[in-house]
Amino acid sequence: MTKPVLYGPSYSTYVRSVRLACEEKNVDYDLVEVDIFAGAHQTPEHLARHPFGKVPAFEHGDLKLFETNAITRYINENFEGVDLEPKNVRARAIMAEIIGVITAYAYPCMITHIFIQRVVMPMMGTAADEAVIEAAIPPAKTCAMTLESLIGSNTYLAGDALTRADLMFIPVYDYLSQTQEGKSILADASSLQAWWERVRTRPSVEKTVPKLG
Ligand SMILES: N[C@@H](CCC(=O)N[C@@H](CS)C(=O)NCC(=O)O)C(=O)O
Repeated sequence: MTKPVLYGPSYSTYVRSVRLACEEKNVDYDLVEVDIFAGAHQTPEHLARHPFGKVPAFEHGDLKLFETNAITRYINENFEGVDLEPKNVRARAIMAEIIGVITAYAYPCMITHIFIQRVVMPMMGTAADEAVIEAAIPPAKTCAMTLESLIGSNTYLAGDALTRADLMFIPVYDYLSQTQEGKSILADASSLQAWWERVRTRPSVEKTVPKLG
C-alpha cells in the first residue's frame, strides 16, 4: 500500500497532531522535514503543497491535503484501526467544537504568543516580547478554562475514548506547560492536568516528543 507522506518539522504542534493520528492508527508514513525556522515553508516547492505556506501538508497517493483537521479526519476514516471519533452524534459535535477552540483560539495565544516568545525566540537569540506574552495570558486562561469545563468528568476531552480532539491538544498542552506562564494558566485546570497525566505516557505521545533546539 502507498505510504502517506507528511511534510513539516517534527517540532510543529500541528505536525505532531498528524503524527499522533498515524501512530494511534498504526499507519506507517514518511516525514519530510520542512524547517519553518529556516523559511522552507515559503519555497515554491512547499507553496505548491500548501498555498498558505503553513505546515503540515500531506500526500497519500494522488490525494494532496493541507489543514490538520482535514488530514487527521482522513487518516481516521481511511485506515483501519481504532476509531478516533465518537460514535455518538453529540460527542462528535463536541469534538469538532474542541478542535475549533484549539485551532482558532488556543494555538495563537498559547503557542504563537506564549511558547514561541518565551522559549523559541530566546533559543534563536532574540529576546521575548514581554508585552505580547502579557496580552496572551487572559485569552489563554479563557481557552484553558473552556477546555476544563468541556472535559468535565470525562476521561478524554470529548468523552470516554481518545479522539482527534485529544490529538490536537496534546502538543499544545505539552509546549504551554513548559513555560512559567503556562504552569500558572493551567494551575486552576485540574481536570486538564489529570488528562495530561493520563495521555502523556501513551506510546504515540512518547514517540512524537519534539526535539527543539
Ligand atoms: N490551519 C492550519 C494551521 C497550521 C499552522 O499554523 N502551522 C504552523 C506551525 S505549527 C506554521 O506553519 N507556521 C508557519 C508560519 O505561520 O509562517 C492547520 O490546521 O494545519
